[in-house]
Amino acid sequence: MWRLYHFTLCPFSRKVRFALAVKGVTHELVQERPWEKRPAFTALNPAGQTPVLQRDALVLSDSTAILEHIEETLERTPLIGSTAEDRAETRRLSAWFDQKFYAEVNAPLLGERMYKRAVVRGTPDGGIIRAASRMADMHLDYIDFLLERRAWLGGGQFGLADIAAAAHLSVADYLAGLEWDGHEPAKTWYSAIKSRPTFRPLLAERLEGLPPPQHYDKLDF
Ligand SMILES: N[C@@H](CCC(=O)N[C@@H](CS)C(=O)NCC(=O)O)C(=O)O
Repeated sequence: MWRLYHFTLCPFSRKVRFALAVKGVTHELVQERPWEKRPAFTALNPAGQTPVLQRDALVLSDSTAILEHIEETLERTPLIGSTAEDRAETRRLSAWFDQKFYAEVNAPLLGERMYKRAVVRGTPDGGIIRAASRMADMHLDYIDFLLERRAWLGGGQFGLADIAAAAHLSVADYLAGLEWDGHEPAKTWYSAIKSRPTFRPLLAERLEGLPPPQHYDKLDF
């Protein structure tokens, strides 16, 4: 069986978990705190980053590389699109969330609201949090824009663009970085994602000492 080393509030781990669930790939979970740089974990992934997917001697790291491997080796429920054009759009949007959304929203929120509170016991910087929330609002505007033109983020079919977006948004939402009012298309789309049995286990998880806002796991938010 596959074993996934993940961290509850790591958006890249959430992306892999959601995709594995959608593809029906059974796996066991190992919670890893990447900042602890556990030698046995660093031996698996020299970058010292979650997620890592392992089965026997096969060790995969980097969420995109992991999901490309799963997609190439498991034909059922294709997630990246059926035409070259669809695949390019799916990959563009997955990279958008993994790179741009992460740098502008989740990295600062995780640093201020999770790492400072749960790990180093520092004082969160309100200016950094407000700037990340403003950027998050611009990302929600862009999601609205896309969903006014297509059924799912990558096009006509649910796929990896939706999975990457939902993984990242769920972390920002857990950290109270999203204001959903005024973003009806994004809200309707995220509510549909939230209702999926493959996504519910992610919403049920909590980090000790850091509860999410009340609306976090509600379908009506
Ligand atoms: N490109 C990597 C990024 C993974 C990543 O940044 N993981 C974070 C946690 S969300 C991490 O382990 N950070 C610790 C570090 O960079 O030392 C992926 O897609 O898997």
